[in-house]
Amino acid sequence: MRQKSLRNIILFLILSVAAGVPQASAHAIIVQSVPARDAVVAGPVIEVSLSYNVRIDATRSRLSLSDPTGAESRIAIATDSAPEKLTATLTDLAAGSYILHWQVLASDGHITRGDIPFTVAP
Ligand SMILES: [Cu+2]
Repeated sequence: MRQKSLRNIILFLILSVAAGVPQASAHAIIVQSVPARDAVVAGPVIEVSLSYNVRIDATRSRLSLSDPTGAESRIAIATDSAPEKLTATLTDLAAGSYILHWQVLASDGHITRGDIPFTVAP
């Protein structure tokens, strides 16, 4: 009797862990970006939209931009971004080469990051 309930508890734990596996591996992978990687876009205002495969925590994610001189500055993430998106507006961009850096926190607690180089056309 006692052994049977112990077996049920163990079975429950095994099933719980198994059910948690897909969630545990669901860190954020970027699936689409605007601007696209290596895109040439018109300035001086650029709407940024990064889409991920899972929900992300926008408040604990960050965006920054390296300008043509190499200087990097933090970019404010829009607070009304969809759960699996980061959006922002870049203003006053002169012609030249830029790199958008992103770092996101997914619901599984894992941080992923990447760079998106793009060019603002003269
Ligand atoms: Cu993960």
